[in-house]
Amino acid sequence: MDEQIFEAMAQSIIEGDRERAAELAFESISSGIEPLDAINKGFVIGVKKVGEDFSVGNAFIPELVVSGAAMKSAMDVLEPEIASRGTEKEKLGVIVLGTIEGDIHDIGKNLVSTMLSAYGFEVYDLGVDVPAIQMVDKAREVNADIVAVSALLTTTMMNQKRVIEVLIKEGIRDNVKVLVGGAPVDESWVEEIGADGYGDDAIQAVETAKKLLGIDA
Ligand code: B1M
Repeated sequence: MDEQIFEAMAQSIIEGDRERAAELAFESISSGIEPLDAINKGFVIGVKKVGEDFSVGNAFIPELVVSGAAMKSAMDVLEPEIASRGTEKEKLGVIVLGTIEGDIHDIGKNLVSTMLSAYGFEVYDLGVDVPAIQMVDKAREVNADIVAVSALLTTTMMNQKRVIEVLIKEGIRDNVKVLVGGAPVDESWVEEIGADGYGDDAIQAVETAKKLLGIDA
């Protein structure tokens, strides 16, 4: 039964059907499916398929755009649900988050933001296309524990490194941990740019953020 709805979710994204995606998101909530399962086992499968088709020339920008919009309409239903189920209430730390300069992908970053907030972090989400200096200025202003930088493009992941360079230049690198993530990012990139941690997905982002601040899982 769940398999059928997951398949329909993926299909709604492939077809770029916003209404259907939202409808299925509501349906999954009323059927008791975990919102994160709906996202990862349903909708994300569709968006990944569109991404793969795009990379081999079987889909084009318009398909990417409508699928992204359908994905957003599902997330608009599911993210408030995740937020309302937040488990831990005590404040775990302060995080400045954004998608780095040059990059406007925000679906994954928004999910990371929702999950971090749901688990008790105070999140300052600066949005997309955020210059390194803006992230660093905000981190200083709110006395952040972590700067969390998302990048979805191999060209923009270079700008994650820029955040670390600016932190060093501004003399506050030792005061703040740097968490990076996004589709092209992995452990080796963390080492290469001198970041502190990495999240493969939104759950791992929360786990790494806790680990970086010495909070028991
Ligand atoms: Co774009 N795009 N896109 N796109 N897009 C990708 C990323 C791409 C891989 C598609 C492909 O070729 N297969 C490719 C990048 C290739 C590369 O660099 N290697 C690509 C390209 C090329 C582009 C454009 C350049 C296309 C063009 O114009 N020629 C352009 C760039 C625009 C720009 O940013 N300047 C572009 C534009 C777009 C749209 C606007 C149409 C749309 C985005 C809509 C939006 O975000 N509001 C879009 C979409 C939808 C995609 C794909 C299909 C899906 C991305 C997505 O939402 N995934 C994507 C293909 C793919 O990723 N397979 C693709 C679902 C989301 C839940 O996952 O974002 O990975 P994700 O987030 C995950 C993890 O990565 C992680 O947790 C999240 C939740 O589990 N995570 C973090 C993310 N950030 C994190 C931060 C953390 C920790 C974990 O800590 C800080």
